[in-house]
Amino acid sequence: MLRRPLFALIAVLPATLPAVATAQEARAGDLAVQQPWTRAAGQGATGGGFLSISNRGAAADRLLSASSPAARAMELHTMVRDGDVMRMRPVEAIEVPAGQTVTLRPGGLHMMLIGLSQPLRQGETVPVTLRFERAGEVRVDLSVQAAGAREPAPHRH
Ligand SMILES: [Cu+2]
Repeated sequence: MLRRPLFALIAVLPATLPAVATAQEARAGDLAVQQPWTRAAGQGATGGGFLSISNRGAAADRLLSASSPAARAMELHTMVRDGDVMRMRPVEAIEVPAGQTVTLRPGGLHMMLIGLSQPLRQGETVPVTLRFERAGEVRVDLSVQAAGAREPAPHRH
């Protein structure tokens, strides 16, 4: 009778998989974080942090905060129209609905690295810890692109 043990094994598997982090994807629970990147910036300056979060589960999750040893503080921001200009506004959390992918990008939702303790140089990476309401902590490495980049560079191995 194979059916029952096999079913039990499959049911248990997701909970026992360790969090796997690569340069391109970090996972925690039902979440996968892809293409984390930032832009070159000077010491003491403020940098943006960008990435995609896919929620492959059946329950919504929320990004509550982020932190990095490279920044004095990090905030979550959105962009809102104010007359003719777009302005940044802090948000309490970034919702990641079940079955959806939310992309943080220039001109939209993003993270801010405030008070950089060191320059961010193109080609380097910046460690960031994301804290989600359900999935908990996820460690990612932002890949530093050129100053003013609008998109993450195509990745190489
Ligand atoms: Cu901002």
